[in-house]
Amino acid sequence: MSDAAPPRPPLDSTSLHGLTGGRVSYDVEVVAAAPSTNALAAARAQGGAAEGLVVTAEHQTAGRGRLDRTWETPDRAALTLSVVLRPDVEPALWPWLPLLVGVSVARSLRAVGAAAELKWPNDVLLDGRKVCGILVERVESTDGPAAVAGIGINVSTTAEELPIEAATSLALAGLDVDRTALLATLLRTLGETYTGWLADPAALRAAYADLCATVPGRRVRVELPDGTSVTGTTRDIAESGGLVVATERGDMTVNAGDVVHLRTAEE
Ligand code: BT5
Repeated sequence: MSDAAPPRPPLDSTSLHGLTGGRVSYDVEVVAAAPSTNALAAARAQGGAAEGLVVTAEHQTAGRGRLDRTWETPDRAALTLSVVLRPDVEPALWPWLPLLVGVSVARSLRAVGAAAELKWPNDVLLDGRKVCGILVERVESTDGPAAVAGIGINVSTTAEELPIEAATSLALAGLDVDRTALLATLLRTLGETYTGWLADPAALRAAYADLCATVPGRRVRVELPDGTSVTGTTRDIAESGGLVVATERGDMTVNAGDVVHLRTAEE
């Protein structure tokens, strides 16, 4: 593999004007560099930004993961973006938002020829490795609550540039994808998936399970937020969006955690 990074054209912001997806009309702001697009979009949402505001950075320099983890991407090698949504749904449905974003990313990557799958709750995998991370945050504003949906997709990132062994990029999977075209496909798909969910929230469960490599019947270890873990065999996605795992002590539904897909040798 070559050490040299491939040529990396900038995003073509003019072709991102006027994009829509379902009920969402997008207003896409491209910035050269930002510590975190989620932080920028959250500040805009708190200031009253409407649904459909998108902030995308050519170079995100201090990207955030869940639980204070970091998300690392070189200049122009990835898509790093955050979308403001204002879902008028009951609070019990909010946990579905990150799963909905995962479904939208997986569908968009499949549309460009990548055999993307989801690892519960919302990692997007290619060939079993992480190609995309998602962080959905809720912010309160005078216009009501907003969701900031942060998405990072490794596009032309090389193996040397990826922070962990278990990561990959579209380029490493042999796909030469134009970031502007992928961003447009992603925003359209996200808007359509989101609008379909608002109309019929229950239908997302089957669509999610279809794309999810974690269910059913997979041996997993789930690392829970309190530092403990459980091992078992997955059964299903619960109505809450949680993961149902059959363990030695019976079935349990996990609502937050990190899943490791196990091979028999790892148990
Ligand atoms: C995530 O967290 O996967 C959520 C990442 C969200 C990033 C987007 S980019 C746009 C927006 N603005 C932000 O500031 N964030 C969002 P988590 O499941 O906690 O995974 C984080 C872990 O993924 C790290 O601890 C690393 O092990 C790994 N990681 C970091 N960078 C990666 C990359 N480029 N590709 C694959 N894995 C990575």
